[in-house]
Amino acid sequence: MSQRGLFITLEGGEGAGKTTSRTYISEFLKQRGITVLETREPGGTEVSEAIRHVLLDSALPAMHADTELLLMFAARNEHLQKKILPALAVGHWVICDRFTDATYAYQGYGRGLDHARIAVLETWAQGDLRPDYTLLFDIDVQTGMQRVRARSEQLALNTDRFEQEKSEFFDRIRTGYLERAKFYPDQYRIIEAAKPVLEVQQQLKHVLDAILVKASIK
Ligand code: T5A
Repeated sequence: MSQRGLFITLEGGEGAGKTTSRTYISEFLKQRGITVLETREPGGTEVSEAIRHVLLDSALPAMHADTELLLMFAARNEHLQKKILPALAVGHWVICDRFTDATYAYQGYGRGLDHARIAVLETWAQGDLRPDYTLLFDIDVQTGMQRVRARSEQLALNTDRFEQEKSEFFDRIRTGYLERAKFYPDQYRIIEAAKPVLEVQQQLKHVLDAILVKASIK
């Protein structure tokens, strides 16, 4: 295996179960002797979490789509420089709940921003760094939003700025992720996320075992 740790991102629509699965993935890898950094976007550092707060705050007036895009990359740059790159450099594996594929899906397919402009920022902030693997938690929009609503009711939470979007927005995002998965088959692994938690974990085990074999670590 190369010196650098593997960079694995978790993607999908709202309520797909990424956060629920993050702990399972980290534990699975730790049990096999791998040091794991578990993190999320937007967020992951103090400054990036402050930017996340602005991005998700539904009490703020509507934000220009370009502002949203630039804030995503501002948060990402801080996260990369302070946390992700240092961890990868010492051989730790990074499990990141959302990354730049979310920007293509949400700001590109969802908001309709030009993908070429996203690509410019991607290269500017990341250079050559791309996720080694992206686990796409694919779920139909209705089931995902039902989960989000049930959680909001249960925990008495307000829905955030993205969760308040119409279902057509999330349809475009799902289409976008699936298109990217077709376009980058070496990077993407699709998880059928509408299944019960235990079945999702079985799929994850299968995918992670294969990743470990490829990384010659098992
Ligand atoms: N965004 C982010 C962009 O627009 N561009 C970007 O570049 C980036 C990085 C982040 C928002 O920012 C946007 C996308 C997002 O809208 P967030 O709160 O981090 O906000 O949003 P999500 O990542 O979508 O987090 P969610 O919590 O909504 O979804 P998860 O993490 O996929 O789902 P999870 O695990 O929290 O589960 C949701 C509920 O479903 C239940 C859980 O218990 C929970 O209640 N659940 C299941 N129920 C039944 N069966 C299963 N298999 C289940 N798995 C989970």
